[in-house]
Amino acid sequence: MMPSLKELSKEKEPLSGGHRLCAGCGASIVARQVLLAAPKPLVVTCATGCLEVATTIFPYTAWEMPWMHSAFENSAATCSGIESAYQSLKKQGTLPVDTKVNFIAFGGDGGTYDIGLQSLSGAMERGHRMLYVCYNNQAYMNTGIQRSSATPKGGFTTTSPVGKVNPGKEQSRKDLTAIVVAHNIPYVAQAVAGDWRDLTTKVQKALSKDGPSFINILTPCRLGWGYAPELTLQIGRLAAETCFWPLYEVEEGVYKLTSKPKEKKPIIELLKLQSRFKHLFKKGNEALLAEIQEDVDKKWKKLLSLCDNRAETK
Ligand SMILES: Cc1ncc(C[n+]2csc(CCOP(=O)(O)OP(=O)(O)O)c2C)c(N)n1
Repeated sequence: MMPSLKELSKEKEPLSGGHRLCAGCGASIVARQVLLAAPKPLVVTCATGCLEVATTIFPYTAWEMPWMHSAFENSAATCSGIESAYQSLKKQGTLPVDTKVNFIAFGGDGGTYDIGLQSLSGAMERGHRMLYVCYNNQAYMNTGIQRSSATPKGGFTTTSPVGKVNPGKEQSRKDLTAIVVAHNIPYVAQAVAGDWRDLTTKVQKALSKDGPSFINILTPCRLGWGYAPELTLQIGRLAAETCFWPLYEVEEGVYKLTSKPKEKKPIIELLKLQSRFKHLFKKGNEALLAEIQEDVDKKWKKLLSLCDNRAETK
């Protein structure tokens, strides 16, 4: 089941080069890995956002497959409509009944956590055979780094600015993965840009299900998070190693960690590499840093209690 790097490298590149995503952009890495791992043929929809804007500058496209742009809010609805059309064509005898196409919807966190939440929820509840991928860069990056409900507490964005009154975003981020789990669909997972094996295995598992699946992929953004472009994968891995973004899956309702940090690193190791958190290290913000660590620890503990392999982890 698990794809080897050799196998993946022999696949035809599904997202061609020459698109205009930033150097070091996590979204292109995530999209390529998802598309390489997915069994073909594929039909893909993509909400408005960096991934769409930078890969489909008219009259060009980087997507080597049938691909449809949807509005910011309805990647899931568009994808579920296309999936229904395929099912209908099979029933009508226009397509052979054994035609097996995989359907993938992409959305950023703005298009998924916020504006597209209702269309995601609807598609998951209706039970379409499709994978929804949230490439989660934790803000509305394409329109100028505005906060989303995925932005972590303390993070600087242009709409959660750091100043005398506020030390970055005041609220905690929404736990969208848990919200999707509540839809009781066959497969839900969290992955990260930086662990290709974990990510590609999850994509294959998700698409092997006869129903909806969802993967929330933490996708570092060098511009919005403020780090050197070559650090994307290292930052992604640190997010998992600090348990800021634990790697787990919920298959048929059963929680499982898919990667266990040998040593749970302190959250400051992740924060200190990103300029969106640099104010937290100034004198006077020690309590906020401690609060962020406490919050990570609390959520990690809760996740362990939900996982069946908690005994093997710290
Ligand atoms: C209903 C609606 N509101 C606002 C916009 C403007 N808009 C386009 S993309 C975008 C931000 C997208 O953010 P996200 O989904 O997180 O993707 P990213 O740009 O970070 O990849 C916004 C606000 C829009 N197109 N439609």
